[in-house]
Amino acid sequence: MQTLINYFALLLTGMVLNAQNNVEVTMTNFSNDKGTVKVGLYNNEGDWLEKEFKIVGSKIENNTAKVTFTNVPDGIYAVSCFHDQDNDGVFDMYLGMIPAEDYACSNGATGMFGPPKWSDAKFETKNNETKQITLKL
Ligand SMILES: [Ca+2]
Repeated sequence: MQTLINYFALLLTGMVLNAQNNVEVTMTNFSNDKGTVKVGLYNNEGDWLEKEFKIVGSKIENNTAKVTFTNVPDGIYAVSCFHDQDNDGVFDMYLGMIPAEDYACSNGATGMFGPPKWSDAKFETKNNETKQITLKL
């Protein structure tokens, strides 16, 4: 019986060691508090800016907002957000190519000609940490 208990204790410890990270995203410099901000967490290059691993929305107060992604497995990620001023859930563009709403990516990644690159925006999270990401719009 003791062996079994030790086994489960070990298993539980293992689960805790494999436990998840948090990614805390602080966003600043919104031009106003209108609408909401949509924040996407991406977990691979192929889905970057196409399909979020996780997505959350938040209100904006005093030109800032903060969201936390919880239960994020160890890995490489990138974050992007956009200020959904008209709150339609869509990142509005002029002519389908020029952003009409403010956005930002992790590491301050920006696109010169085209969207920001995964390689510029990616970061690693591991070891149960709470990763702090700051996005300046
Ligand atoms: Ca919009």
